Amino acid sequence: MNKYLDIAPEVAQALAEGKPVVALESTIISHGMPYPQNVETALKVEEVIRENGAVPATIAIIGGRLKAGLSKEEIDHLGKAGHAVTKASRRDMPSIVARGIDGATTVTTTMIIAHMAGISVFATGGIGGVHRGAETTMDISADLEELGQTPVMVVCAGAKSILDLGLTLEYLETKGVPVMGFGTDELPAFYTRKSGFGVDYRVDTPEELAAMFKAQRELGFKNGMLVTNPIPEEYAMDKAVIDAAIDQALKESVEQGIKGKETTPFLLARVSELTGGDSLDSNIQLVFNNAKVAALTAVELCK
Ligand code: PSU
Ligand code: MN
Repeated sequence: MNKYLDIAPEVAQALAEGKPVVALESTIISHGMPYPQNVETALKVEEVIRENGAVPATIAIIGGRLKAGLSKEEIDHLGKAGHAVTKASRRDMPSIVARGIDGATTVTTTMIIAHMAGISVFATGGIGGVHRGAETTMDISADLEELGQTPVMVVCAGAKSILDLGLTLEYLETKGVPVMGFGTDELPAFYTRKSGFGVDYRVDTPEELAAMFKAQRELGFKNGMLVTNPIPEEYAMDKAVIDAAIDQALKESVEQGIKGKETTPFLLARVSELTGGDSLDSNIQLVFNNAKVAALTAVELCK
């Protein structure tokens, strides 16, 4: 086991017994939602995973240690500290570990630590991708590279249209990452069930998802798999409302010269403010919905 990794006892036991475990990220807690909804959601999503037969392992870096499985106190700490915690992507891990500080893990670093711990299914809200205007800014999330090189299944609600969804799909295709639509032929766009772009494969059951992931693994492939699960109809947002908020947030980010790792947290926070908290409620519900699919798939993978 990696010398910097700590696996929580309950998670270690489940893994040793071949029982299902689902990883969860922590940037969604510190940078993706405001306090206290972030902490409430993080704790509730762990319950949803348990209700569906798996053990949750929320991932973060605490005091330089890579943690697979956090205590309630650690989750509360990350939620309260918010943006004061370093958002940790792959390039940030060495310095966070060497300095012995805290880091909130993105999709990228959650995949890395999950894989180190032996966890192969991970549930989140949305992934990073190719930003709009990337042809000049080169702003492409490290999440896509990680999906191209780390064998973890990521269950999300698609990607927000703060991104260029068409270019994001092209990038994933280049990296050999299969994009599955859970119960849909169309890529969901996080707040809405449709995007106008197709997925690679429609999959209707956790059994089928598990079979595809097993085949990928048994082929010896080292890349990940992306499962996109549409937000439940009753929580989906009005496309015109969300598009207007996204356009406004993008315009402000250009005006204010927001760049690099600040871009995604800035856009997420502005969209949430501009939609008066409706988007936060949708965001919370879609995470629960993804946790359920991830847990059921982890259960299938263990059979
Ligand atoms: N998209 C969301 N919610 C999030 C994120 C993205 O809808 O919380 C977070 C995730 O942790 C994701 C990260 O891995 O932002 C991507 O950041 P960047 O675009 O800087 O790679
Ligand atoms: Mn970026």
